[in-house]
Amino acid sequence: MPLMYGAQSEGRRDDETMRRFRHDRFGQFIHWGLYSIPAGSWNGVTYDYAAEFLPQSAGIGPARWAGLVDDFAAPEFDPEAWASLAADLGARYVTVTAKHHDGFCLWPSSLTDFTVAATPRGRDVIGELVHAYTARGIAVHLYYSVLDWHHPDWRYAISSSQDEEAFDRYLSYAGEQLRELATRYPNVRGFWFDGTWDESVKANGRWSWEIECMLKRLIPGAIVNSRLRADEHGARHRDSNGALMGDYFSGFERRLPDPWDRTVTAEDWEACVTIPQNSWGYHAGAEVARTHKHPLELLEQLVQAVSLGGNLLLNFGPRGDGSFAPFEKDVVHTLGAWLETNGACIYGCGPADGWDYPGWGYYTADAETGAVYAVVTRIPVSGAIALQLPERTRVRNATAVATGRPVPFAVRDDRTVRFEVDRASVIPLAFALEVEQRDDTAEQPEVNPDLAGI
Ligand code: H79
Repeated sequence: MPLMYGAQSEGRRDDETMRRFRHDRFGQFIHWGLYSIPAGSWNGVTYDYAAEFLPQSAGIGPARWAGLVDDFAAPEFDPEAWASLAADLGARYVTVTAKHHDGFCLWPSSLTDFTVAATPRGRDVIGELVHAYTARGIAVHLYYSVLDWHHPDWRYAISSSQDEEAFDRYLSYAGEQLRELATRYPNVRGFWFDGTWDESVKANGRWSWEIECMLKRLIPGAIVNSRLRADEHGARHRDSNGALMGDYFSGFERRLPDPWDRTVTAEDWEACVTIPQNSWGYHAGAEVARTHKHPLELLEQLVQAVSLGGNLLLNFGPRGDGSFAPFEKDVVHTLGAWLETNGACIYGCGPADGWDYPGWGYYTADAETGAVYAVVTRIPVSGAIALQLPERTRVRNATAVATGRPVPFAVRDDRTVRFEVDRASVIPLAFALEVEQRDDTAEQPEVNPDLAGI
Protein backbone atom coordinates (compact mmCIF):
# COMPACT_ATOMS: atom_id res chain seq x y z
CA MET A 1 0.00 0.00 0.00
CA PRO A 2 1.24 3.53 -0.59
CA LEU A 3 2.62 5.09 2.59
CA MET A 4 3.67 8.65 3.35
CA TYR A 5 5.56 7.94 6.52
CA GLY A 6 6.82 4.40 6.13
CA ALA A 7 10.37 3.18 5.54
CA GLN A 8 12.66 5.88 4.11
CA SER A 9 14.80 3.49 2.11
CA GLU A 10 14.66 -0.02 0.78
CA GLY A 11 16.92 -2.81 1.96
CA ARG A 12 20.14 -2.43 3.91
CA ARG A 13 22.08 0.77 4.01
CA ASP A 14 25.52 0.27 2.59
CA ASP A 15 27.28 3.59 3.18
CA GLU A 16 30.50 3.86 5.13
CA THR A 17 28.93 4.86 8.46
CA MET A 18 26.54 1.93 8.36
CA ARG A 19 29.25 -0.48 7.27
CA ARG A 20 31.33 0.60 10.20
CA PHE A 21 28.44 0.16 12.62
CA ARG A 22 27.88 -3.34 11.25
CA HIS A 23 31.58 -4.08 11.42
CA ASP A 24 31.87 -2.90 15.04
CA ARG A 25 29.45 -5.56 16.31
CA PHE A 26 29.97 -4.80 20.00
CA GLY A 27 28.74 -1.70 21.77
CA GLN A 28 28.54 -0.54 25.37
CA PHE A 29 25.24 0.85 26.58
CA ILE A 30 25.44 3.39 29.42
CA HIS A 31 22.46 4.13 31.65
CA TRP A 32 23.34 6.97 33.97
CA GLY A 33 21.06 9.54 35.50
CA LEU A 34 19.34 10.60 38.71
CA TYR A 35 18.11 7.01 39.24
CA SER A 36 21.74 5.95 39.70
CA ILE A 37 21.79 7.76 43.06
CA PRO A 38 18.98 5.98 44.99
CA ALA A 39 19.99 2.81 43.07
CA GLY A 40 16.68 1.00 43.59
CA SER A 41 15.87 2.05 47.19
CA TRP A 42 13.71 4.86 48.57
CA ASN A 43 13.06 5.71 52.23
CA GLY A 44 14.68 2.49 53.36
CA VAL A 45 12.64 0.25 51.07
CA THR A 46 14.34 -1.64 48.24
CA TYR A 47 12.35 -2.22 45.05
CA ASP A 48 13.71 -5.13 43.03
CA TYR A 49 12.36 -3.81 39.74
CA ALA A 50 14.62 -1.82 37.39
CA ALA A 51 16.38 1.05 39.21
CA GLU A 52 15.41 3.55 36.49
CA PHE A 53 11.75 2.72 37.20
CA LEU A 54 12.02 3.68 40.88
CA PRO A 55 9.72 6.71 40.49
CA GLN A 56 7.00 4.28 39.39
CA SER A 57 7.84 1.43 41.77
CA ALA A 58 7.95 3.71 44.83
CA GLY A 59 5.29 6.18 43.65
CA ILE A 60 7.59 9.21 43.64
CA GLY A 61 6.08 12.24 41.92
CA PRO A 62 8.09 14.29 39.41
CA ALA A 63 8.67 17.21 41.81
CA ARG A 64 10.15 15.00 44.56
CA TRP A 65 12.18 13.08 42.01
CA ALA A 66 13.57 16.34 40.65
CA GLY A 67 14.96 17.03 44.14
CA LEU A 68 17.69 14.51 43.28
CA VAL A 69 19.41 17.11 41.11
CA ASP A 70 20.91 18.49 44.35
CA ASP A 71 22.55 15.11 45.00
CA PHE A 72 24.09 14.71 41.56
CA ALA A 73 27.68 15.67 42.45
CA ALA A 74 29.32 12.64 40.81
CA PRO A 75 32.76 13.18 42.37
CA GLU A 76 34.16 10.04 40.72
CA PHE A 77 32.94 10.87 37.23
CA ASP A 78 35.91 10.87 34.89
CA PRO A 79 35.12 10.83 31.17
CA GLU A 80 38.65 9.65 30.32
CA ALA A 81 38.29 6.70 32.71
CA TRP A 82 34.91 5.81 31.17
CA ALA A 83 36.41 5.92 27.69
CA SER A 84 39.33 3.80 28.77
CA LEU A 85 36.92 1.27 30.31
CA ALA A 86 34.97 1.06 27.05
CA ALA A 87 38.23 0.48 25.19
CA ASP A 88 39.30 -2.22 27.69
CA LEU A 89 35.92 -3.90 27.23
CA GLY A 90 36.53 -4.08 23.49
CA ALA A 91 33.42 -2.00 22.73
CA ARG A 92 33.69 -0.19 19.42
CA TYR A 93 30.81 2.16 20.09
CA VAL A 94 28.95 3.49 23.12
CA THR A 95 25.29 4.45 23.44
CA VAL A 96 24.71 6.91 26.29
CA THR A 97 21.42 7.97 27.89
CA ALA A 98 21.12 11.68 27.09
CA LYS A 99 17.59 11.65 28.52
CA HIS A 100 15.78 8.68 30.06
CA HIS A 101 12.08 8.32 30.95
CA ASP A 102 12.42 10.63 33.98
CA GLY A 103 13.17 13.52 31.62
CA PHE A 104 16.49 14.48 33.23
CA CYS A 105 19.02 15.68 30.66
CA LEU A 106 22.73 14.91 30.89
CA TRP A 107 23.47 17.89 28.67
CA PRO A 108 22.67 21.54 29.51
CA SER A 109 19.59 21.74 27.29
CA SER A 110 18.34 25.26 26.70
CA LEU A 111 14.79 23.89 26.56
CA THR A 112 14.44 22.87 30.20
CA ASP A 113 15.99 23.51 33.62
CA PHE A 114 15.90 19.83 34.44
CA THR A 115 19.47 19.15 33.36
CA VAL A 116 22.95 18.45 34.61
CA ALA A 117 23.57 22.21 34.60
CA ALA A 118 21.31 22.48 37.67
CA THR A 119 23.31 19.88 39.65
CA PRO A 120 26.39 20.38 41.83
CA ARG A 121 28.34 18.54 39.10
CA GLY A 122 27.19 21.01 36.48
CA ARG A 123 28.81 21.31 33.04
CA ASP A 124 27.98 18.97 30.19
CA VAL A 125 28.28 15.24 30.77
CA ILE A 126 27.26 14.33 27.21
CA GLY A 127 29.74 16.77 25.68
CA GLU A 128 32.58 15.52 27.87
CA LEU A 129 31.79 11.90 27.03
CA VAL A 130 31.45 12.53 23.30
CA HIS A 131 34.87 14.16 23.42
CA ALA A 132 36.54 11.40 25.46
CA TYR A 133 35.09 8.47 23.49
CA THR A 134 35.68 10.08 20.12
CA ALA A 135 39.31 10.78 21.04
CA ARG A 136 39.73 7.02 21.49
CA GLY A 137 38.09 6.14 18.21
CA ILE A 138 34.94 4.91 19.94
CA ALA A 139 31.79 6.08 18.18
CA VAL A 140 28.97 7.58 20.23
CA HIS A 141 25.21 7.14 19.88
CA LEU A 142 22.79 9.11 22.01
CA TYR A 143 19.86 7.42 23.72
CA TYR A 144 16.75 9.58 23.88
CA SER A 145 13.52 8.56 25.57
CA VAL A 146 10.46 10.02 23.90
CA LEU A 147 8.43 8.97 26.95
CA ASP A 148 8.91 11.71 29.55
CA TRP A 149 7.55 11.56 33.11
CA HIS A 150 8.70 15.09 33.91
CA HIS A 151 7.23 17.14 31.08
CA PRO A 152 3.69 18.38 31.86
CA ASP A 153 2.60 17.95 28.22
CA TRP A 154 3.45 14.27 27.93
CA ARG A 155 0.37 12.10 27.29
CA TYR A 156 0.08 8.32 27.10
CA ALA A 157 -2.97 8.59 24.87
CA ILE A 158 -4.85 11.36 23.17
CA SER A 159 -8.49 11.51 24.27
CA SER A 160 -9.36 15.19 23.88
CA SER A 161 -8.36 18.23 21.85
CA GLN A 162 -6.52 19.53 24.94
CA ASP A 163 -4.50 16.33 25.01
CA GLU A 164 -3.72 16.78 21.38
CA GLU A 165 -2.51 20.35 21.86
CA ALA A 166 -0.45 19.38 24.87
CA PHE A 167 1.12 16.44 23.12
CA ASP A 168 1.90 18.54 20.05
CA ARG A 169 3.75 20.92 22.35
CA TYR A 170 5.59 17.98 23.83
CA LEU A 171 6.61 16.67 20.41
CA SER A 172 7.95 20.11 19.43
CA TYR A 173 9.92 20.17 22.67
CA ALA A 174 11.40 16.73 21.96
CA GLY A 175 12.10 17.72 18.35
CA GLU A 176 13.92 20.86 19.48
CA GLN A 177 15.94 18.86 21.99
CA LEU A 178 16.95 16.45 19.25
CA ARG A 179 17.91 19.32 16.98
CA GLU A 180 19.94 20.71 19.85
CA LEU A 181 21.73 17.39 20.40
CA ALA A 182 22.54 16.93 16.71
CA THR A 183 23.80 20.51 16.48
CA ARG A 184 25.85 20.51 19.67
CA TYR A 185 27.38 17.09 19.03
CA PRO A 186 27.86 16.71 15.28
CA ASN A 187 30.37 13.89 15.88
CA VAL A 188 27.78 11.48 17.20
CA ARG A 189 27.12 8.59 14.90
CA GLY A 190 23.54 7.83 15.74
CA PHE A 191 20.47 8.11 17.93
CA TRP A 192 18.84 5.35 19.93
CA PHE A 193 15.18 6.03 20.64
CA ASP A 194 13.13 4.45 23.39
CA GLY A 195 9.78 4.96 25.12
CA THR A 196 7.85 5.04 21.85
CA TRP A 197 5.25 2.36 22.45
CA ASP A 198 2.41 4.51 23.80
CA GLU A 199 -0.75 5.26 21.80
CA SER A 200 0.12 8.97 21.73
CA VAL A 201 3.41 8.32 19.94
CA LYS A 202 1.93 5.69 17.62
CA ALA A 203 -0.64 8.28 16.53
CA ASN A 204 2.22 10.55 15.41
CA GLY A 205 4.09 8.50 12.81
CA ARG A 206 4.67 11.65 10.82
CA TRP A 207 6.63 13.19 13.69
CA SER A 208 8.93 10.16 13.84
CA TRP A 209 9.44 10.36 10.07
CA GLU A 210 10.33 14.04 10.30
CA ILE A 211 12.72 13.45 13.19
CA GLU A 212 14.54 10.78 11.19
CA CYS A 213 14.84 13.22 8.24
CA MET A 214 16.03 16.06 10.45
CA LEU A 215 18.71 14.04 12.22
CA LYS A 216 20.04 12.72 8.92
CA ARG A 217 20.08 16.22 7.47
CA LEU A 218 22.00 17.63 10.45
CA ILE A 219 24.35 14.64 10.68
CA PRO A 220 24.78 13.01 7.30
CA GLY A 221 25.00 9.25 7.75
CA ALA A 222 23.42 9.34 11.22
CA ILE A 223 22.14 5.91 12.25
CA VAL A 224 18.67 5.71 13.78
CA ASN A 225 17.17 2.63 15.43
CA SER A 226 13.84 1.23 14.31
CA ARG A 227 12.27 1.95 17.69
CA LEU A 228 11.91 5.63 16.84
CA ARG A 229 9.52 4.90 14.06
CA ALA A 230 5.85 4.46 13.49
CA ASP A 231 4.04 4.93 10.20
CA GLU A 232 0.74 6.73 9.69
CA HIS A 233 -1.18 3.60 10.65
CA GLY A 234 0.69 3.21 13.93
CA ALA A 235 2.79 0.25 12.74
CA ARG A 236 6.06 0.27 14.69
CA HIS A 237 9.60 -0.82 13.71
CA ARG A 238 8.31 -2.16 10.41
CA ASP A 239 5.85 -0.19 8.32
CA SER A 240 2.45 -1.42 7.20
CA ASN A 241 4.15 -3.02 4.18
CA GLY A 242 6.60 -4.89 6.39
CA ALA A 243 9.63 -2.75 5.50
CA LEU A 244 12.05 -1.92 8.31
CA MET A 245 11.91 1.72 9.40
CA GLY A 246 15.09 3.33 10.67
CA ASP A 247 18.42 1.70 9.91
CA TYR A 248 18.41 -1.43 12.04
CA PHE A 249 15.91 -3.45 14.01
CA SER A 250 16.13 -2.66 17.72
CA GLY A 251 13.32 -4.85 19.06
CA PHE A 252 15.49 -7.44 20.79
CA GLU A 253 15.59 -6.18 24.37
CA ARG A 254 17.00 -8.41 27.13
CA ARG A 255 16.80 -11.29 24.67
CA LEU A 256 18.45 -12.54 21.51
CA PRO A 257 16.85 -14.09 18.48
CA ASP A 258 16.58 -17.84 18.59
CA PRO A 259 19.88 -19.36 17.44
CA TRP A 260 18.01 -21.28 14.77
CA ASP A 261 16.23 -18.27 13.38
CA ARG A 262 18.23 -17.45 10.26
CA THR A 263 15.52 -15.09 8.98
CA VAL A 264 16.94 -12.34 11.21
CA THR A 265 20.07 -12.23 9.04
CA ALA A 266 18.05 -10.49 6.33
CA GLU A 267 18.16 -7.18 8.26
CA ASP A 268 20.67 -5.30 10.35
CA TRP A 269 19.78 -5.59 14.01
CA GLU A 270 21.09 -4.96 17.47
CA ALA A 271 20.10 -6.66 20.72
CA CYS A 272 20.53 -4.85 24.03
CA VAL A 273 21.09 -6.83 27.20
CA THR A 274 21.60 -6.21 30.89
CA ILE A 275 24.02 -7.82 33.32
CA PRO A 276 21.38 -8.09 36.08
CA GLN A 277 18.12 -9.77 35.14
CA ASN A 278 16.23 -6.55 34.73
CA SER A 279 17.87 -3.29 35.69
CA TRP A 280 19.56 -0.83 33.36
CA GLY A 281 20.33 1.83 35.91
CA TYR A 282 22.69 0.90 38.78
CA HIS A 283 20.81 -1.14 41.37
CA ALA A 284 22.45 -1.76 44.75
CA GLY A 285 19.87 -4.32 45.97
CA ALA A 286 21.12 -7.74 47.05
CA GLU A 287 18.32 -9.60 45.24
CA VAL A 288 19.17 -7.90 41.97
CA ALA A 289 22.86 -8.66 42.49
CA ARG A 290 22.01 -12.36 42.71
CA THR A 291 20.73 -12.24 39.13
CA HIS A 292 23.95 -10.92 37.58
CA LYS A 293 24.95 -12.94 34.55
CA HIS A 294 28.34 -14.57 34.46
CA PRO A 295 30.73 -12.75 32.09
CA LEU A 296 30.98 -15.95 30.03
CA GLU A 297 27.23 -15.94 29.45
CA LEU A 298 27.53 -12.40 28.10
CA LEU A 299 30.41 -13.46 25.90
CA GLU A 300 28.28 -16.26 24.53
CA GLN A 301 25.50 -13.76 23.80
CA LEU A 302 27.97 -11.66 21.83
CA VAL A 303 29.07 -14.64 19.75
CA GLN A 304 25.46 -15.68 19.20
CA ALA A 305 24.51 -12.18 18.02
CA VAL A 306 27.38 -12.03 15.54
CA SER A 307 26.59 -15.53 14.24
CA LEU A 308 23.14 -14.19 13.31
CA GLY A 309 24.40 -10.99 11.75
CA GLY A 310 23.57 -8.69 14.66
CA ASN A 311 25.27 -6.34 17.09
CA LEU A 312 25.26 -6.69 20.85
CA LEU A 313 24.82 -3.61 23.04
CA LEU A 314 25.84 -4.59 26.55
CA ASN A 315 24.55 -2.35 29.29
CA PHE A 316 26.53 -0.81 32.13
CA GLY A 317 24.93 1.27 34.86
CA PRO A 318 27.56 3.42 36.52
CA ARG A 319 26.91 4.34 40.16
CA GLY A 320 25.58 7.75 41.13
CA ASP A 321 29.06 8.92 42.10
CA GLY A 322 30.33 8.16 38.60
CA SER A 323 32.25 4.95 39.43
CA PHE A 324 31.72 1.47 38.03
CA ALA A 325 30.81 -1.42 40.34
CA PRO A 326 33.26 -4.33 40.70
CA PHE A 327 30.93 -6.78 38.92
CA GLU A 328 31.00 -4.56 35.85
CA LYS A 329 34.78 -4.32 35.99
CA ASP A 330 34.87 -8.13 36.02
CA VAL A 331 32.84 -8.15 32.84
CA VAL A 332 35.20 -5.62 31.28
CA HIS A 333 38.22 -7.75 32.11
CA THR A 334 36.83 -11.08 30.96
CA LEU A 335 35.27 -9.87 27.73
CA GLY A 336 38.08 -7.44 26.98
CA ALA A 337 40.80 -10.05 27.46
CA TRP A 338 38.97 -12.56 25.28
CA LEU A 339 38.29 -10.04 22.54
CA GLU A 340 41.88 -8.86 22.61
CA THR A 341 43.04 -12.25 21.33
CA ASN A 342 39.85 -13.57 19.70
CA GLY A 343 38.37 -10.40 18.21
CA ALA A 344 38.93 -11.72 14.67
CA CYS A 345 35.83 -13.93 15.01
CA ILE A 346 33.67 -10.98 16.14
CA TYR A 347 34.63 -7.65 14.57
CA GLY A 348 33.74 -7.49 10.89
CA CYS A 349 32.06 -10.88 11.09
CA GLY A 350 28.56 -12.10 10.41
CA PRO A 351 26.70 -15.31 9.76
CA ALA A 352 28.51 -18.22 8.10
CA ASP A 353 26.30 -19.12 5.16
CA GLY A 354 25.67 -22.80 4.77
CA TRP A 355 27.01 -23.69 8.20
CA ASP A 356 24.20 -24.99 10.37
CA TYR A 357 23.92 -24.08 14.03
CA PRO A 358 26.03 -26.63 15.92
CA GLY A 359 25.25 -27.92 19.42
CA TRP A 360 28.66 -26.90 20.76
CA GLY A 361 28.56 -23.22 19.88
CA TYR A 362 28.40 -20.93 16.86
CA TYR A 363 29.89 -20.22 13.49
CA THR A 364 30.77 -16.73 12.36
CA ALA A 365 32.39 -15.64 9.11
CA ASP A 366 34.39 -12.73 7.80
CA ALA A 367 32.99 -11.97 4.37
CA GLU A 368 36.08 -9.96 3.44
CA THR A 369 38.69 -12.66 4.11
CA GLY A 370 36.38 -15.63 3.60
CA ALA A 371 37.46 -17.08 6.95
CA VAL A 372 34.90 -19.16 8.83
CA TYR A 373 35.17 -19.26 12.61
CA ALA A 374 34.03 -22.11 14.81
CA VAL A 375 33.50 -20.74 18.31
CA VAL A 376 33.12 -23.46 20.91
CA THR A 377 31.15 -22.26 23.92
CA ARG A 378 29.92 -25.64 25.20
CA ILE A 379 32.70 -28.17 25.22
CA PRO A 380 31.38 -31.75 25.03
CA VAL A 381 32.66 -34.13 27.72
CA SER A 382 34.43 -36.09 25.03
CA GLY A 383 36.36 -33.00 24.00
CA ALA A 384 35.56 -33.90 20.39
CA ILE A 385 34.06 -31.28 18.12
CA ALA A 386 32.41 -32.35 14.89
CA LEU A 387 31.95 -29.82 12.09
CA GLN A 388 29.29 -30.42 9.47
CA LEU A 389 30.60 -28.82 6.32
CA PRO A 390 28.37 -27.19 3.75
CA GLU A 391 28.11 -29.14 0.53
CA ARG A 392 31.10 -29.21 -1.78
CA THR A 393 33.47 -27.56 0.67
CA ARG A 394 36.61 -28.75 2.34
CA VAL A 395 38.61 -27.47 5.32
CA ARG A 396 42.12 -26.76 4.15
CA ASN A 397 43.54 -25.51 7.34
CA ALA A 398 42.47 -24.78 10.93
CA THR A 399 44.18 -22.56 13.49
CA ALA A 400 43.39 -21.45 17.02
CA VAL A 401 42.45 -17.78 16.80
CA ALA A 402 44.01 -16.84 20.14
CA THR A 403 47.44 -18.33 19.40
CA GLY A 404 47.54 -18.66 15.63
CA ARG A 405 48.72 -22.26 16.09
CA PRO A 406 47.58 -24.90 13.66
CA VAL A 407 44.96 -27.31 14.95
CA PRO A 408 45.08 -30.89 13.72
CA PHE A 409 41.78 -32.19 12.48
CA ALA A 410 40.53 -35.43 11.05
CA VAL A 411 38.36 -35.75 8.00
CA ARG A 412 35.68 -38.20 8.98
CA ASP A 413 33.66 -38.34 5.85
CA ASP A 414 32.59 -36.16 3.01
CA ARG A 415 30.83 -33.60 5.16
CA THR A 416 32.39 -33.96 8.59
CA VAL A 417 35.68 -32.99 10.16
CA ARG A 418 36.56 -33.53 13.79
CA PHE A 419 39.01 -32.06 16.17
CA GLU A 420 39.83 -32.25 19.84
CA VAL A 421 39.59 -29.31 22.17
CA ASP A 422 41.00 -28.67 25.60
CA ARG A 423 38.26 -29.89 27.91
CA ALA A 424 39.62 -27.83 30.79
CA SER A 425 39.06 -24.56 28.99
CA VAL A 426 36.33 -22.39 30.47
CA ILE A 427 36.46 -19.57 27.95
CA PRO A 428 35.09 -19.97 24.44
CA LEU A 429 37.63 -21.47 22.05
CA ALA A 430 37.68 -19.90 18.62
CA PHE A 431 39.09 -21.67 15.56
CA ALA A 432 39.69 -20.09 12.18
CA LEU A 433 38.93 -22.37 9.28
CA GLU A 434 40.29 -21.90 5.83
CA VAL A 435 37.56 -23.33 3.66
CA GLU A 436 37.73 -24.05 -0.02
CA GLN A 437 35.26 -25.16 -2.60
CA ARG A 438 35.62 -28.80 -3.48
CA ASP A 439 35.74 -29.46 -7.16
CA ASP A 440 34.00 -32.78 -7.29
CA THR A 441 32.27 -32.57 -10.62
CA ALA A 442 33.70 -36.01 -11.26
CA GLU A 443 31.82 -37.40 -8.25
CA GLN A 444 28.57 -35.76 -9.24
CA PRO A 445 26.02 -38.28 -10.41
CA GLU A 446 25.02 -37.56 -13.93
CA VAL A 447 21.67 -35.94 -14.30
CA ASN A 448 19.23 -38.35 -15.86
CA PRO A 449 17.62 -36.35 -18.68
CA ASP A 450 14.38 -38.24 -18.03
CA LEU A 451 14.24 -36.82 -14.52
CA ALA A 452 15.25 -33.28 -15.31
CA GLY A 453 12.60 -30.77 -14.49
CA ILE A 454 10.88 -32.86 -11.82
O1 H79 B 1 16.28 1.97 28.95
C1 H79 B 1 15.99 0.63 29.25
C2 H79 B 1 14.71 0.48 29.98
O2 H79 B 1 14.61 1.39 31.07
C3 H79 B 1 13.72 0.79 28.90
N1 H79 B 1 14.34 0.27 27.70
C4 H79 B 1 15.67 -0.17 28.03
C5 H79 B 1 16.65 0.00 26.89
C6 H79 B 1 12.42 0.25 29.18
N2 H79 B 1 11.39 1.00 29.39
N3 H79 B 1 10.37 0.23 29.61
N4 H79 B 1 10.76 -0.98 29.57
C7 H79 B 1 12.05 -1.04 29.29
C8 H79 B 1 9.91 -2.11 29.75
C9 H79 B 1 8.60 -1.71 29.23
C10 H79 B 1 7.84 -2.62 28.69
C11 H79 B 1 6.54 -2.26 28.28
FE1 H79 B 1 5.70 -2.77 26.68
C12 H79 B 1 6.15 -1.11 27.63
C13 H79 B 1 5.43 -3.01 28.62
C14 H79 B 1 4.32 -2.35 28.06
C15 H79 B 1 4.77 -1.17 27.45
C16 H79 B 1 7.10 -3.52 25.43
C17 H79 B 1 6.29 -2.58 24.77
C18 H79 B 1 6.28 -4.53 25.84
C19 H79 B 1 4.98 -4.24 25.43
C20 H79 B 1 5.02 -3.05 24.78
